[in-house]
Amino acid sequence: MSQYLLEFALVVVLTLAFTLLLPSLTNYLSLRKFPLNGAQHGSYPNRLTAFTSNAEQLYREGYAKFKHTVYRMTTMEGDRVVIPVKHLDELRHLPDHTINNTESLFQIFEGRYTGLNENHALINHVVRTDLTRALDWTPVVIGPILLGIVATLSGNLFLGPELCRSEEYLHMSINYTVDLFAAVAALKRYHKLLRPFAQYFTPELGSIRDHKRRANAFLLPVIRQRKAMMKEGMMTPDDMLQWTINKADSFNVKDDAELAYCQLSLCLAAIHTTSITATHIIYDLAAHPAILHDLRNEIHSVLQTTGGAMNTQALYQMKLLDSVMRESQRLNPTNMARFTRYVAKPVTLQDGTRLPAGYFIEAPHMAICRDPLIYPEPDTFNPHRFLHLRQPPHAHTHTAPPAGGTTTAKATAASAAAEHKHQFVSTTPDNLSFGYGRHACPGRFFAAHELKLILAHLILAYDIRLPADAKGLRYKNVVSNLRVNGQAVRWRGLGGVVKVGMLKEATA
Ligand code: HEM
Ligand SMILES: *[C@@H]1O[C@H](CO)[C@@H](O)[C@H](O)[C@H]1NC(C)=O
Ligand SMILES: *[C@@H]1O[C@H](CO)[C@@H](O)[C@H](O)[C@H]1NC(C)=O
Ligand SMILES: CC(=O)N[C@H]1CO[C@H](CO)[C@@H](O)[C@@H]1O
Repeated sequence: MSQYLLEFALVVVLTLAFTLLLPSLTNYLSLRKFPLNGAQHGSYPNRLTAFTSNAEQLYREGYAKFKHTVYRMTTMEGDRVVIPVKHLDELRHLPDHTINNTESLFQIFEGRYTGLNENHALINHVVRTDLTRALDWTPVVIGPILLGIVATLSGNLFLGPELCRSEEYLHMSINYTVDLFAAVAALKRYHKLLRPFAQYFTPELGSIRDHKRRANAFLLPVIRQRKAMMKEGMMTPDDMLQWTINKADSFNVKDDAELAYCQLSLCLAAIHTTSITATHIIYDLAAHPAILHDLRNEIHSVLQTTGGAMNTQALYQMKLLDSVMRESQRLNPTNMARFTRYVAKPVTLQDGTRLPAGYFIEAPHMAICRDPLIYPEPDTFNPHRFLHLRQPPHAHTHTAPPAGGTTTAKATAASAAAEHKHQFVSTTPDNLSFGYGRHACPGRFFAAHELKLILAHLILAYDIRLPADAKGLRYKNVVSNLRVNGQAVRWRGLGGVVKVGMLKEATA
């Protein structure tokens, strides 16, 4: 009797093991079919070391060898699947339960330990709709440090003109991101299987809990006050916090702590990304001071058409500035890869490529940005590059309208498409600075306006140069989510060109 039981148990265990392990085995086997980039480094730990010490080199080699095929590469999250640009359009149409963005963020940011919560639906929605609609805002006074400027300016829209200057807001908007990245890096030093224990030896995680406590202490009273105002039918402020309160129910956000946490997440997405982008642009301006003159002319002539108001219309007309911003972003990615997604269910692409479940896919952003077939002379900073692309040659050359209305309509449609495709905010498979597809950055319109506002003010008010001993060479970009090469540039006030605050008066 007990022998049957034993046999039965054995069969059950084996069947279970088989059904549980078979899918991961199949996935593993189909992963192994992809060529391995960096194989010359040998064992897994050696390949990981190669990645952590020089990812840029690996991505460049990968792009040179496997531009049109899927390949795999060892990264901090195990073997990742790097996909060529041609598959992006197909992939972006797949549903979230197949190609999951949240799960990749959760794993990359060690969500289990850092508590990085994936309920961004509310934030994504509010950024995409309310924030993008409310871009006609008044500029505020500019300070000397871009991070502070970006945090305050963003905070003006997130929490209103008073709270955006508070110690508590600046702490959460600037330090939370830094501390989160530090905690993630500390955890990643341990093997994945050790992290459940390692979390107790990672003091950096404490600072994240501290941020959440402080965000609650800071924001819960504000949220309660807003709700009280709503109850009494009073006018509420028009800011991000209020929009999230108004829409919390439809996104199943139940308590105020969750709303406070939304603000932390928003700061994580919005502040350092924008200030690092601004810093890179300033470095490029300092290294190419001739362009400052043209930019100043553009800004002056645009402001003439709007009576001095730096409103949405004016910012849109600053097309050379837009081109400079995009060119700077192209040459200075903050990350080697974009479109990082977790494959939750196996996917078979139209050409037969099978992407296994349980692994990450990504597109080699940095390498694409330096592809000479997409961007001629890819290593050269060409401030006019995207401006020219927005104005296709036929737009200047044809004088007589072509015969036949349809051709004209086609030409107009094509130039309108070009006009749109090459703006700072456009996302295309070749231009992944803001990601791609359904989860492309919803804050890019806001970021573009904010950056133009800041840069236009600075360009009108200052001359910017690299230090004399830099011999005209721009600081090299450090490709890392957060760090930026922190050297100085020289500033010289132009005095009298523009009064800071003039624009505020003009739009008031
Ligand atoms: C220059 C500044 C910025 C850059 C370079 C940037 C870049 C990105 C990138 C690469 C993604 C991932 C997209 C993907 O995987 O397809 C993203 C997502 C996101 N960004 Fe931005 N971002 C910037 C500014 C902002 C700002 C100012 C906000 C908010 C006001 C914001 C809010 C978000 C949100 C909420 C997401 C998540 C979208 C989703 O998962 O559906 N970003 N951003
Ligand atoms: C994506 O992954 C997250 C985190 O694992 C999960 O909560 C969510 O349900 C997934 N999305 C879909 C649509 O399956
Ligand atoms: C915030 O970060 C800055 C820069 O890393 C640091 O100097 C400062 O001490 C931090 N503030 C707090 C309160 O942790
Ligand atoms: C210059 C530019 O915008 N780069 C590329 C962006 O994406 C489109 C569409 O894929 C390409 O045609 C551009 O060359």
